[in-house]
Formats: sequence, structure tokens, C-alpha cells
Amino acid sequence: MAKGNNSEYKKMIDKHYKDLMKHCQLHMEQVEKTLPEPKEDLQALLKEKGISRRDFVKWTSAMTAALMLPPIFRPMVAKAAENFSRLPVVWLHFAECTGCSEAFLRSSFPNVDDILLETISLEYHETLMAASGYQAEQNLEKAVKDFSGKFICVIEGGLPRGLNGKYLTLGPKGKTGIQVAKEVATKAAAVVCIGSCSAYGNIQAAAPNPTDAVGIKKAIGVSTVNIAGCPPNAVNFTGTLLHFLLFGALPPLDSLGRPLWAYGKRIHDYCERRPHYDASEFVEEWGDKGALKGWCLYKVGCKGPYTYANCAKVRFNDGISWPVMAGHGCIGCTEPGFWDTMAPLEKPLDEKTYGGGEKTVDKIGTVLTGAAIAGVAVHAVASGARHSGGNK
Ligand code: FSX
Ligand code: SF4
Ligand code: F3S
Repeated sequence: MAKGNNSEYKKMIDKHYKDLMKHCQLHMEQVEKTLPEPKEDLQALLKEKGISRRDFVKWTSAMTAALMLPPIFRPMVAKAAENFSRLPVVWLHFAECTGCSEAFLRSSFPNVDDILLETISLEYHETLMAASGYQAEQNLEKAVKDFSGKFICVIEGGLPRGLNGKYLTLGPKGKTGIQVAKEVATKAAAVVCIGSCSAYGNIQAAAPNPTDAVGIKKAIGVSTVNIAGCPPNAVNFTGTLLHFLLFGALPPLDSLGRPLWAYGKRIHDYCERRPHYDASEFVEEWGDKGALKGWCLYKVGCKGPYTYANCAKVRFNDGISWPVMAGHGCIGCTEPGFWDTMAPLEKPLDEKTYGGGEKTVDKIGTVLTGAAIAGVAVHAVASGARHSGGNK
């Protein structure tokens, strides 16, 4: 690029981030005026849990970078974290295993993300609340009325459409999941699908899908942001809510409704076993010499080359490990329909259908990753003007 063009480009980027910062500041002032006072004092809670100021600063830097924002946004990310407990959340459960809630809540050594989740202002959460029956239903109605247009509707689980939705009924009036989802989601500021079940139907929707289960968007036609994974990573959820607190909108999404900052690259792109893949060093069967040496799991079914997610980067259980590190290939749990499309889970995909094999796999991956990167570039230019969210 010529020198003149370079400085034009720099000017354009500087202006973009200046505008974005202004937008962020205005929005955060609005948050302080319109949303309830924080229910928790984050700094006090961090201290109580043994997280130092230094660790918190490190976390805000990492989160700012993960959200693809320049370092000047770090203090704003810290502020948004302090405002986390202002955001009213209604958390619904439909057809699923509740593994998503479990994954988020079972942390023996909580990090900042886990503590943020502890502070979340849950107006309604069937697994955690004490109320049941009519009282629970009243709580839900009250939360939706009191915070209409302001609350985040978080949904775990897909919706069965068979028998007019009657495969899944809830509450004392026996409403179908579809009815409840419509009543609540249409009044929310944003709908966040936690897990591949609410995002795409997942295990309930696996062939032969006897209840005609589908994801929320397909079932009721609302835009959703999909924190895919079975279960997904808590970091991808907290980051998405922080983005909402910073800008009043969801982050840029890929064509499947997944935030690009978390799902913009393949498992295969970040994987620590990748040098072995490149050197054609494969585990041929479980427990062989290659397995002991930590070689690539492609030949025992790893679907990392076809799967978009940041598991290798953020890991699970306080950053301790992730599936491939633990010795099993990725089964593609962030992709729609993976129980069917990625099967058999412990064998490579059919070469004829998917163009598998060591060389073609990488070619396909590079093309897909190129598309994801193009999406990010568009965000850098367009997001200042258009902070709308949801997969349309
Ligand atoms: Fe689904 Fe979550 Fe898998 Fe389970 O709620 S994404 S079956 S971990 O629990 O929805
Ligand atoms: Fe890692 Fe799987 Fe890719 Fe091998 S095929 S490098 S194990 S993601
Ligand atoms: Fe799922 Fe693969 Fe990550 S199975 S948890 S996307 S490594």
C-alpha cells in the first residue's frame, strides 16, 4: 500500500475507534441512568474470592483484546464488568440436559468470568430459584413486565414443534415451551441462546428427531445470538454480555449467529497438536505410541478442521484443559446438527462427501477461515455505524 493510502487508512481507523468510544461512553451513561443499581460490588467480591487487582487488570486486558477492541477500551471493559449485575436476565430452560448451567456454575477455583456469572441479576432461572408452580410463573410474568425491552432473555434448550409443541409443557397452566418462548423472548432487549440445543436443536433434533425439535430462531422466528457448544464456554457468554453493556448491542455474528470474536476461527487453527498434523504424525488407534506422545487425533475422528470455536485458546474449567488436550478429538459440538453431520465421532468424515484427507481438509479450512476473517474486517469498518445484533 502506498504511503499516502496508509495514512488515510490510519486516519479512518482512528476516527472509527474515536466514534466507537463516544458511542460506548454515551451508552454506558445511559446504562447508569436506566438500569437498576448494581446488586453486587464486584471489587469487594473479587477480593473475597482471592482475585487481586492485578489479576483483574490482566483479565480486562485479555477480554478487551478478545472482543477485538484496542487497549484504550480496557477501562470501559472494567466498568462494564462492574455493571454486570445491573443487567436483568430471564433464563429459560427447554429441551436440554442443563449441562450448560452446570458447566457455568460448577467452578471450584472461580476466575473473573465465573465471579461475573455469580453476580448476574437472575430475575428468573428455573434451576436455581426457590419458587415453583404458580409463584414461579408470577415471578416470570413480573420480571418480563418490570424490565420489558431491557432484560436479556437467555435460553437453554431447543423447542419441540411436534404435537403442536405439547412434547414440552411447563408451569401450572401447562403452557408449551413455544408459547413461553414467544411470550418472553419477544419482550427482551436481546435473546442469547446458551448451548447448541437452543441455538440449533442439537441432541433432541438428531435423526430421526421424533419430536421435531429445532433451535429457538427456527421455532419462533426471533433473532438470536448463539453461544454454541455442548456445553459452551462461560467466557464466550460473559464476553457477549459485556459487549452488550459496552455498546447496547450484540457483537458481530457469523452466518450461524455465533459471535465472531469467539467463533471466528477453527479449532484446528489454535490446536496445540497442530504441528503433529502438519508433520503427518497421527494417533492411529487409542492408546498407541502416538497417543502417548500427544500426536494429532484426526485419524481417530477429530473434527477440529470443520469446527469453529476458541476452545483451545480459552479452555474449560478455569483454563485447565479442553477436549483435544484431554486426549479425545473434537466432536464438532459448536456446529449445527453435529450428532448427524460429524458422525461417526471417532472416525474421519467420509472423504468423498467432505473432501477429507490430510491435504484437502486444510484447503477447505483455509477457505472457510478466509471467509471468517473477511467478516471481521467488515466489522472494523461497519460496527461504529451499525451496532445491531442477532442473526437475521
Ligand atoms: Fe444442550 Fe445445555 Fe448440551 Fe446439555 O442446557 S448444549 S445438551 S450440555 O445442557 O443445552
Ligand atoms: Fe488438533 Fe484435531 Fe486439528 Fe489434529 S485434527 S491438529 S487434533 S484440531
Ligand atoms: Fe466442542 Fe470441539 Fe470444543 S467438541 S468443546 S468444539 S473442542
